[in-house]
Amino acid sequence: MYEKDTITALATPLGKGGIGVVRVSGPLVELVAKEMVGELPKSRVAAYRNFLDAQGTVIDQGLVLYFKAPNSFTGEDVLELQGHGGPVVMNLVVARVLELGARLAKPGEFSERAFLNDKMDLSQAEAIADLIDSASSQAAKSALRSLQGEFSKKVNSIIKGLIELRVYVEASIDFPEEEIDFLDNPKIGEDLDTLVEKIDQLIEQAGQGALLREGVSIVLAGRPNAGKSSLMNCLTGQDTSIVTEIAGTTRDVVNELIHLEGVPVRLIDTAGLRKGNNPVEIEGVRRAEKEIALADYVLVVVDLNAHRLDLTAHIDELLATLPKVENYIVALNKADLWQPEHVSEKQVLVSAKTGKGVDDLRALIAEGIGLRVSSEGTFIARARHLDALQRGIQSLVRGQALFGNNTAGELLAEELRSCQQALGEITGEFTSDDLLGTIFASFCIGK
Ligand SMILES: Nc1nc2c(ncn2[C@@H]2O[C@H](COP(=O)(O)OP(=O)(O)OP(=O)(O)O)[C@@H](O)[C@H]2O)c(=O)[nH]1
Ligand SMILES: [Mg+2]
Repeated sequence: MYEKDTITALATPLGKGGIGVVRVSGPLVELVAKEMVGELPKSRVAAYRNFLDAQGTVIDQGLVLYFKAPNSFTGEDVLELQGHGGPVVMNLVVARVLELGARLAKPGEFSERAFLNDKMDLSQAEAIADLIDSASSQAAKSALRSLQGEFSKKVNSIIKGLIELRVYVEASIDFPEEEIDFLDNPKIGEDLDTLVEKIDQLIEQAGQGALLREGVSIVLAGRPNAGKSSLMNCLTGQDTSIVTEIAGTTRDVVNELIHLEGVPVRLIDTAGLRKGNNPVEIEGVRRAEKEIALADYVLVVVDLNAHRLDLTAHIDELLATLPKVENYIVALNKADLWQPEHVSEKQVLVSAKTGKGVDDLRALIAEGIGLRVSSEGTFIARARHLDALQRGIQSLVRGQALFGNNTAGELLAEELRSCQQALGEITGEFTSDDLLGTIFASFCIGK
């Protein structure tokens, strides 16, 4: 499937550490071991050895681990040289391995080989990268669940159901005289419904996983002096944005990353929206509007005190300018000064000054972005997985519409086929080489 040359790379981060590990994978492993550490150690048994250069001089010493193919991470012969983690000494070790005929691994190439040798499927390989990159304990736990195959198992079980249905439908096409009976069978309709339901559940779960991995962006928007920057600082727990009593304080876009139940949330503070004459402020408002258009969600901040008389109209006016009709939350700020009698859904009373209501605001944001607070059983997922699931379910929904139409056997079969194709992209069964290249290239070297 690919050129079986030997690759090597530093598997630990480049820097100073107690231990540094150089990984070698491919057919030259035995030669590298013999030249550098005297002989090939027994597979999976740690050996303490000197690491030698071409002249036989010791460059480092440490543990050597040999994993005989196919019982290794990549499925090939693998050698791990565990020396001392200094950049110079590690470079000497890598240089010697290169001298012996290996080449430097490309980013993600070890994982790619593991995938190509069927040691894991694509979503599992991605989960390794996600585990390493995870920014919260929830993300790490979810990545581990994906790595252990929980996501793939669900996808594969749906694919299995699809294949069974395809066999049935395609057989009915091949025997046209019986086609009518075949395709009228209510079982087809039931099976289709079950599959749609299963994919729907998986979209919900994968959505949570994608949220943990990809996070969301939330822009704080409102009139000048509403308290956007004050709320920003409450949410970040830091003095992130400048706050003054002067309307029009914030001009630049201010970004800060926080975590909400493990979900990375990029908060974006912006200039207060108003028409002014000051060119600096005009530019600030232009940037604010751009951020509002790009963000996943908008946190609309309202100054209760300034809008005692026209609160509803003021909120409606702000909401009318938002690009995504559904994706907003309203913070009714300065509740320490005045409170309305009635608070609607998607609104929360808060005071950036006293801190009251900030926890409610966090909870409302979590709810607003579709986060289920219990991440139990969640597995990590990527936007590309969600996209594949969406395309899969769309095919099946079209298939449902065809069911009952006796002449539509071929069309139904085609929809089932494209659903299987879409789901197969998740595990890598039907993934183009280009996409594979892009996915693995986003991993770091040594993975
Ligand atoms: N009483 C009270 N004052 C607040 C509250 N939140 C903010 N303020 C005050 O309101 C003023 C404006 O606050 P900012 O956070 O700068 O408002 P902003 O929306 O960022 O304003 P611009 O950057 O000018 O658009 C400051 O004097 C804050 O101290 C609150 O909850 N209660
Ligand atoms: Mg501000």
